[in-house]
Amino acid sequence: MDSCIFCKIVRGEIPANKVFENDRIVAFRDLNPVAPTHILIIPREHIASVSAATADHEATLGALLLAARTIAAEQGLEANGYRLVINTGNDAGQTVFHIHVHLLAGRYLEWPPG
Ligand code: IU
Repeated sequence: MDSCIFCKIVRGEIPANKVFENDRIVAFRDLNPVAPTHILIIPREHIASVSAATADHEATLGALLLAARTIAAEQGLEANGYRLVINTGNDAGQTVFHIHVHLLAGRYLEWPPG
């Protein structure tokens, strides 16, 4: 997707503070963190949202969660825990329509979310 900002990050056209990359996934620190650790985990492949995913995306969606686990371990987050969030659609507050997992940690996270 030419105009997608996260596709531009994947292609290296926009700088990002990357913490992880593999053949399917890129992860980088959120520009406006809402927790001491706030990392966005995205697929290289453009998928607009969970709602837009199909069975063809199964491997990519699995890679997203496995990358989250790896990054959480690398960042030393397993002892105190962390939260994974995928905002989907307007009511959930999705603003960037390239599927992404928020990895949040470093403070107590209230439940339910606002
Ligand atoms: P959301 O789930 O679509 O609301 O999350 C989008 C996130 O992307 C949000 O936390 C922004 O701060 C973040 N972000 C970013 O880190 N860099 C960018 O260039 C843009 C958004 I645009």
